[in-house]
Amino acid sequence: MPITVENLQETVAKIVQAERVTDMHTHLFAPELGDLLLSGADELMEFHYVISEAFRVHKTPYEEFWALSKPERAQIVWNSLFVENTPLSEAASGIVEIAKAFGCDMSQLSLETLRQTLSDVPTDAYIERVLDIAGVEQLVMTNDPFDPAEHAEWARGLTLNPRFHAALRLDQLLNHFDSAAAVLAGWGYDVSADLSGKSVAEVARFLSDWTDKMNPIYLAFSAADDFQYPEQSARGRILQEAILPLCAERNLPLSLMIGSRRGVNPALKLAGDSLGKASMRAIEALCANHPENKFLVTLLSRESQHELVVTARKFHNLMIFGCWWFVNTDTLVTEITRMRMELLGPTFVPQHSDARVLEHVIYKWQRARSIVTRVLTDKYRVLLEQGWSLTEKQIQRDVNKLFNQNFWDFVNR
Ligand code: RAT
Ligand code: ZN
Repeated sequence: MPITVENLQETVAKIVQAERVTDMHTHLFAPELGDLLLSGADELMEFHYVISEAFRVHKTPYEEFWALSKPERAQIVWNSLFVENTPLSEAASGIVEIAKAFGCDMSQLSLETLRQTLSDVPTDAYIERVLDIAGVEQLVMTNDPFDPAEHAEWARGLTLNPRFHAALRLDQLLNHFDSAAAVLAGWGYDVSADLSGKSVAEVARFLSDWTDKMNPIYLAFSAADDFQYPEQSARGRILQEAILPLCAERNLPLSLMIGSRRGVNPALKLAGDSLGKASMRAIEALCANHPENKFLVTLLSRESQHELVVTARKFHNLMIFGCWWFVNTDTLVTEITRMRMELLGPTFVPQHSDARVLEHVIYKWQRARSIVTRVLTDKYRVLLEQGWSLTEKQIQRDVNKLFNQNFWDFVNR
């Protein structure tokens, strides 16, 4: 059937809905990683996005709140966001969307119903079911060798469920090198906090060992808005002398998530992080000075987004991805996706879920699909009006690139 202005929206929606996506950054874990994967109603209430919103309502003193049991905290969050208020925010309405996808009776939704409907034991069958509802075919985890629980699991040697891929996360190593150095020394690497002697070579050996162990799709770290490159610091040296050479040698991209200012209110724990506008200079310098390296980049502030898109026009070893955390809202994802499409065409990775709890993938991908449908429909409409002959095949190709192929081509898998 030829595509016309009349059937365009419906055709794009159908193709986008049918596309099974690659979720290239999550905090989910393969079932083989013990009980690290979180799921169920209480974990949804424990998600730091809703924790910080709930504090604005219940105002329980921090220590008192954290001293409660997880189910007690969940009840407070539920009451704050769903009983005393209407769940209008992105994160709270996401929970409503999850409940709907599971067929809950929406006229009397309660925390109890949600607990009975969702499983807090993510069996293989439950994982399959949730990923299938979300249309997620493959996903990339966030794997931190400095996390003791995770370290122990990887040390056993793992064969992962093929839908799950590893990403070697380096925040501890790069942003807290003093303590990381002591841990590395304890694992038998000859590393000292002042990076003297064989330290850098030993950090490189550690990275190489863990690249072998995890077989990551990429290496990654997040940094605050003050991230610079080059930089006279332990982080700068490790990046320059250990990480970039390893990435180039193994043909692995480095993922940079910049703009997260951690612990602005430490009493909120994970919910206490904020953001700042990143400098494009560091990204330009990395891309320009290391044509043999590839960089996946996402930035946390809205103000950084336009500059980042322009930077991607300058460097083909830069792939911009996702609308991260505080810019993952309807308004901002729409704006950012339109801007990227207008300046780059379909050559970027529009979204990742950042799911921390398994069921998150449901609402995160439903929303990503709906915005991409809107943006593509608008852009295709203009082409149709100009007489371009648009086919379903072209739409399918574009949608597949956006939700899968751009990522896999870039990471060379
Ligand atoms: O979005 C989040 O869940 C944040 O807490 C961060 O984990 C962030 O996504 C990150 O990967 O650092
Ligand atoms: Zn994340």
